Amino acid sequence: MNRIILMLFAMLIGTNGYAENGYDLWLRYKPVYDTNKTNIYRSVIKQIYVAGESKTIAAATMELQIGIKGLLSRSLKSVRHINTDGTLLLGTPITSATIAKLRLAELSRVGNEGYLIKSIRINGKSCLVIAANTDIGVLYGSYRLLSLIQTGQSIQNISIVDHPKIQLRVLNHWDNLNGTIERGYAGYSLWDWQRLPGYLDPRYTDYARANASIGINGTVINNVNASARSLTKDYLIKAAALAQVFRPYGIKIYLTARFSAPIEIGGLKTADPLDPEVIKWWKRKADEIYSYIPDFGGFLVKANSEGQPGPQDYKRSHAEGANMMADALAPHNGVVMWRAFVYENIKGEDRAKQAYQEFKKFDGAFKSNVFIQPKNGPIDFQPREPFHPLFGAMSKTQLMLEFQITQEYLGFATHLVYLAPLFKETLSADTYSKGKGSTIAKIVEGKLEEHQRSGIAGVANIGSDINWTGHPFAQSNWYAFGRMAWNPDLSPAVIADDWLKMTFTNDSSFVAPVKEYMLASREHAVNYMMPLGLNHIMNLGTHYGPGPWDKITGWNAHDYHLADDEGIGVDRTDKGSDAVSQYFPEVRAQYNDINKIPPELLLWFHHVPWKYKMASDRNLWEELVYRYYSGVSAVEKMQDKWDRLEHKIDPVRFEQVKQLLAEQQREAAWWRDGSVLYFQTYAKMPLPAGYKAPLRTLEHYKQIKMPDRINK
Ligand code: GCV
Repeated sequence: MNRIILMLFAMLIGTNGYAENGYDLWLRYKPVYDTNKTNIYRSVIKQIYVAGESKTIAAATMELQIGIKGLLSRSLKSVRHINTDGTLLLGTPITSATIAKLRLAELSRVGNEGYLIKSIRINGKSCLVIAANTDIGVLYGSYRLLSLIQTGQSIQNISIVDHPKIQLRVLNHWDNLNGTIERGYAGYSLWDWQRLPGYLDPRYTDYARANASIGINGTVINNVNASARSLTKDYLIKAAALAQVFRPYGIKIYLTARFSAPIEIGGLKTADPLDPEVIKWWKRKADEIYSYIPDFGGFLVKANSEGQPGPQDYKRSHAEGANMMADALAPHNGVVMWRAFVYENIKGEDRAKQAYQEFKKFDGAFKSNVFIQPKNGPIDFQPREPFHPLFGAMSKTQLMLEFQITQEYLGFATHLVYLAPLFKETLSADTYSKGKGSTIAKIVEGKLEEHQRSGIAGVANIGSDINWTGHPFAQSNWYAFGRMAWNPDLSPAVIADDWLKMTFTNDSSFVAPVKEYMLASREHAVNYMMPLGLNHIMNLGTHYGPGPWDKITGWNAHDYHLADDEGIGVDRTDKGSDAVSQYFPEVRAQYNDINKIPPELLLWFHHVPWKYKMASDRNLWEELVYRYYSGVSAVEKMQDKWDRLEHKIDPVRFEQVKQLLAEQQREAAWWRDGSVLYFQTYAKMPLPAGYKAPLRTLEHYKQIKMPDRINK
C-alpha cells in the first residue's frame, strides 16, 4: 500500500479505532494491555469517595473518572462511605473527617502543593488514599496515581510522599496580541483575544490539565517584548477569563509589563521609576489588575534589552525599576520577575559578560518580592553554553532560572531534540559559590541561601497546532520542563521513560531504543550545529540553519567564533576578555586552563590553534570535522532505528516522525557541509581521510535561505 493510502486508512481507523493526532499529549489513557495488570488495578480501585466541593476537587474527580475509564474500561462509582475493599479516597484533613482521623504524619512534610498516596485499611477495608493539605495537592496526587497506571507501575501497598522543590513553576509564552508567537513553531497563539472573554475555548481547559499534570503552576501569557495594551482594561478582562479557567488547576496568570506603559496607555509624560506620578500609576494599575484577577501572580519584565524601554532610559538602575513595580504588587502578594537578559546591540564589551556586570552590583538591593531571571547561559539559549555566572554570584537575591523550551536554536519544530539533558546540565552545574556542591538546582530551589521564594521559568513551545507543539517529540520538552521544575533531581532518563510510555506505548521494544536516542539527541544536535563550544553561528536573520559567515550591523557571526588562519574560538581567559573571572575560583581555574576545560566548552573560552592536539589525539580541525560528521550520522542511525519500529505505534505519528527525521537529516547535513567548508577556508587543511566531501560549494550553502533549503 502506498504511504498516502496508508495515512488515509490510518486516519479513519488508527490502531485503537481512531487516528492519533497528538492532541491528548501524555494524558491519553489508553487501555492497559496487560490483562493481569488490569485485573490487579481493578481490584485496587473499584469506587471513588471524594471529600470536598471545590472546582479543584471536581477537576481531580473528573480526571480520575476519565483516566480510569480509559485505562481500565471501568466507570468509577462515586460513594459517600467506605463499604468495600478497593475504595479510592480523596481529600484533605479539612474536607474529610475520615482523612483527619488517620492523622497522616506525612502531611506535615508536603506543604501546600504536595500529596500522599497510600494504601491504608480503613474500617477493615483496603483503601487507596490520596491526601494533601490542600485541594491542589489532591489534584496533583490524582495525576500521579494515573501516571503510575499509565506507566504500568504497581499501586498495591504503596506509600508515595511528594512535594515540589521549587515554588513558582512558570511557563513564559512569547505570544503577541495579534496571535503570532515570537519564536513559536507550532502555529499561532492559543489565546483567542478577539473572542475572549465571552468565548472560552475548551482548549484552555486542556492546556490547564496538561500543565497541572506536570505541576506547572503559573503562566505568563504574553510576550516579553510586550505591548502596553495587554495592561488596558479590555485585555485585563480577557486575561481574567483565562485566569478563571486555570484557577481550579492551580495555575496563576502573570503578565509582562512594558516599562513605558505609563506613557503609552497612562497619558503620562515619563515612565521614570522615581517620578511620583509614575509610582502612583503602577500602584493603581496593580490595584486594578487585582480587582479583576484576585490571585494574579505578578509581572515579568524585559527592560533595557534589545530595544525595550527600561529604567536606564531615565538614568535609573534595574534595582530602582524593579523595586518600584515590586512595591505596587507587594500589598497583593504579587512578584516581579525581572529578566537579566541584557546586552548592548552595539558591539563593545564581551556580550557574555554584560548581564553580570549590570546586575551583580545590585545584589541585596532588590525588594523581597523581586526575582532576577537569568537565562541558563550568559549569551542566549545556545545549543550549549556554560552556566550563567550570575548563579552563585548574587547570594542575596532570589534568582529565577529561565530555560527555553521552544527550540529557537535547536531545530525549531523540525528536529527531534530532547532538552532534558540540557536542563539537567544546568541544574547540576556546580557554581562552588559556597564550596563544592553549590549547584544551580540548590540556588534555584532557594535552599543554598535560604531564600523565602523560589522559581523557574520555561519559554513555552505551545501553539495552535493540533498536537500543541508541532513536532510530536517537542511535547517531551514541555513535559520534561514541568517534571524538572517540580523536582530538579529527576533524571532525564526517568522522565523520557514516563513520557514515552504515556505518550506512545508501554512496549519496551519501542521505549528502550527511542529513549536511548532521545537522551543523546541534544548532543547530536550540538555536534551537527555548534560543536566544541561554538555558539551563535546560525543564520542571524532566521536563527535557522548555518550562518558562521553572516554579517549584520552590530554583532556578526564572526564575533562569536573569531576564526582566523591561526585558529578558532573566543579567548575569554584572563589573557582575553576575562569572562572567566565572573566564575568562582574552582570553576574559573577549570575554564581558564586549556588542559582542564572539557572539550564541549573549549571554543567558548579559548582561541585554539587549528593543529592543537586534542585528548582524542586528533588535531582541532580533525576533531571539528569528526564532530560535525558524527552528529549527522547519528541522525541517520536514528532514521534506521525508527523505520524498524513501524508497527509498534499508531501509523499517523509514526509517519510524522519519519518525515521529520528525514528533514532533520537533510538539515543536519546542511549545517555540517556549510560549516565545515567555511571553517576550512581558515584551517586550510583537507578533510581527514574517510569523510565524504560536501556535494556543493561553500557559495551554494551561503545562498540557501529559508524556506529554500538544501534539497533544492
Ligand atoms: C523575546 C533572543 C530571541 C528574541 C527574544 C530574546 C529574549 O534574542 O531571538 O526573539 O525576544 O531572546 O529572550 O528576550
